[in-house]
Amino acid sequence: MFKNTTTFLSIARAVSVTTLILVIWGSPAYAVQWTESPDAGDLPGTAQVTSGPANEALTTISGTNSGTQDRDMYKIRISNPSIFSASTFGGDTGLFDSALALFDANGFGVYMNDDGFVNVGDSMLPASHPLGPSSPGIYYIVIYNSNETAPASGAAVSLSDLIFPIPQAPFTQVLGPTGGGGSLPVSGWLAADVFALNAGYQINLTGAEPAEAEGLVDLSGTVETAGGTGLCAMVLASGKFIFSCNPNGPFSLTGLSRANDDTVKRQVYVDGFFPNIQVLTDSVSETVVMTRSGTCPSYNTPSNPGVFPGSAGKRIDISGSVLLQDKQTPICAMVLANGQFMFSCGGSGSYALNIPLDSNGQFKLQVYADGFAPTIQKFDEFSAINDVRMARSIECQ
Ligand SMILES: [Ca+2]
Ligand SMILES: [Ca+2]
Ligand SMILES: [Ca+2]
Repeated sequence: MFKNTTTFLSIARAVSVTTLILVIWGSPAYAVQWTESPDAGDLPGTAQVTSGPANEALTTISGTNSGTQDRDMYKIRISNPSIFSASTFGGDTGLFDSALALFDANGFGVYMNDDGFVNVGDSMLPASHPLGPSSPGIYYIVIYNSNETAPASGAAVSLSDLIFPIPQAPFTQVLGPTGGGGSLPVSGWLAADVFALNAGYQINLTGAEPAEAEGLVDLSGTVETAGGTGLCAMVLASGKFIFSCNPNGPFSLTGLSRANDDTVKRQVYVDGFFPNIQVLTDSVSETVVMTRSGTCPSYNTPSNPGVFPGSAGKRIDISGSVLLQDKQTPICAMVLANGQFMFSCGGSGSYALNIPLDSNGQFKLQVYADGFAPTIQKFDEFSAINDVRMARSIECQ
C-alpha cells in the first residue's frame, strides 16, 4: 500500500496484520508451476517467459522479492479471460507489501491491486472484474513492493508518469490504468527507499497458461521479392500450410511441431521463383526474400489446354511422375494443383491428386523442388496424366 500521495512511496505502514489464507486448489494433472530463475526482469522486454507443455494450465509462479527495487514481471498467456485471476501468498511478509499489476501484450496497464483484503498485504486480481482482461492472449503480470515502487510510462520520472493511481486506504481497490501515465505502455519504475527484503512469494493463477508452449514453433513474416513486393506464396512447415495471398506477403503458422532433430523446415513456393527452403531451430518472424527463376530450359512438351467452362468445379484425378531433365531419375518434389498438394518423395517420383477444375475447366500443375527450376503448366481434364521433367536451377539464366 502507498500510505498517501504526499509521502509518496512511504515505507511506513499504518497497520500490518499478517493473515495466512490457505487455499487448496484443485490442480490439473499436468499443471505448470513456474519458479523464478534467475531474477525476473521488470519490463516486458526483460520479463521472464513462462513455458511449458502446450495447452496446460499455469497455476502458480513462485519467486523471491529480494528488495524494494526488485519487481518481477512474467510473460503469461491468458487462455480464459472470464476466469482469469491472480492472488499472492507470502506477499505480506515482514516489510514486503506486495502489489500485483497486469499489462497487455503491448505493455499497456490492465488493472492492479495492492491489498486483496483490508489489512492484508497480499494482493489479488479478481476474476470476472470489469477492469480485467477481456481477450485471450499474451499478458505480463508483475509483483512488486507497493510501498516503495510503482510502474510508470514515458520518462518514468514523476508521479504524473504513474500508470495506475496510488492506492488509498484501505488499499483494497482494483485500479485501472487511470494514472497520469496510464495511456502509455510501461517503460520504467518510480522508486523511493531502497532496502533488502528477500521475501518468498507465490502467485496463484486461474485462466492462465505458459506464454510459450515447449516444443512448438511459431513462424511468421512476409514473402517478398528482392524489391520488397509482397508475393502470393505457399508456406509449408511441419505438415501445416498457408497461402500468403490475402494480401500478398504476410503469413503466420503457429503451433508447429518439431522434427526428431528439434528443427522445423520452412518451405516457401511461389510461381516464377526458386523454392526457398530453410531449416529453422526456433520460432522466427522474418522476411523471406524469393529469387526469380529467370529463363530456364524446359524438358516438357508445351501444354495446350482447351477451355471448358462447363467443367468448372468438377473433380478429377491427376497423376504422373516428377523426373530429372530427360532422364528417368525420380525427383522428390512438392506437387501443387488447384489448391491440392503432395510430395513425390516415395522413391519413384510419382504423384496422384484429386483436384477441382478451375473456371476454365483447367488445372495449374505447379512442381517445386529444392535446387530445381519451378515447373508450371496448365492442363485440361483430358490431360490428367503428366510426367513432369525438371531443369536444375543452375541451368537457368
Ligand atoms: Ca525476483
Ligand atoms: Ca526482478
Ligand atoms: Ca499489498
